Amino acid sequence: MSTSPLAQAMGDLDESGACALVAEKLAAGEATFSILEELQAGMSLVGERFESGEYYLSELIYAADIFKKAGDPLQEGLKSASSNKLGTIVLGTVKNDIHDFGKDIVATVLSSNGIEVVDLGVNVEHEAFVAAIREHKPELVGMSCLLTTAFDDMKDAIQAIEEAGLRDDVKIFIGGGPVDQVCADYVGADFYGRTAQDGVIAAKRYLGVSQK
Ligand code: B12
Repeated sequence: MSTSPLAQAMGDLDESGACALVAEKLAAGEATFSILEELQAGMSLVGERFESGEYYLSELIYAADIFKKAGDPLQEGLKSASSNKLGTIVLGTVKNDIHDFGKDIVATVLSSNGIEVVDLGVNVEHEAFVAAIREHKPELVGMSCLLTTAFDDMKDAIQAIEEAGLRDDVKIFIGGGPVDQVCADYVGADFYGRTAQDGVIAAKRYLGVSQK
């Protein structure tokens, strides 16, 4: 797949270029989610360059800063008014992982679709998921994970939910860059979502409000 100019600007850490392209696209009426996907593709480029040794941690941190600035004008578009509450999700980035952009986007999109989000933050201890399920009695639990080294933490968190006797009370959704169906099977999740919108569609399906 060819790299779009916006993904390229993000990948090249061209802050003003990325911000200008987002503004242009919004002004031209492009869909928020497709602009977000381009920024995400740019972040993948950053990740590849970091992996190959071309970028260092400082560039990763700078990329995070650019993503935040360039993505900020998209926030409004991610929200769609929904007043009736469909259900609750307890959401967090798993233990040993502090990446939170994806989780925050998932939180915004789910809550604007009528799903109450109990956001536990990042580096969430397994017991914190268990305690939040006991307290908030959600139908859904969402775990975000960007590090392959934290897959076992996600597995352990799900195991802790099981050992607490709560596994049958919730559907567990997982997502984040390296997560896929193989990972979902490995950790024992019910659903893997590639994007925040996938999460909304599946949440509505599990909550019985959509047949999609
Ligand atoms: C930005 C970034 C950082 C920032 C994070 C800033 C922040 N506040 O989040 C900083 C600089 C802090 C960072 C640190 C590190 N990082 Co980093 N980081 C990235 C980078 C470049 C982008 C991540 C991102 O924000 N993407 C954009 C968001 C929007 O995408 P997303 O998270 O995937 O979310 C979307 C979907 O996945 C989905 N989704 C996400 N969660 C969920 C949950 C559910 C339930 C659902 C349904 C959907 C869903 O919805 C979102 C929107 O559609 C990635 C590269 C990449 N390809 O992802 C590396 C990457 C994840 N980092 C990596 C590494 C190695 C690290 C460090 C270990 C580096 C170091 N040596 O210290 C540390 C780890 C710190 C820790 N303990 O967590 C590696 C991980 C490699 C691996 N195999 O695990 C990556 C892949 C880079 C690479 N290719 O090497 N990082």
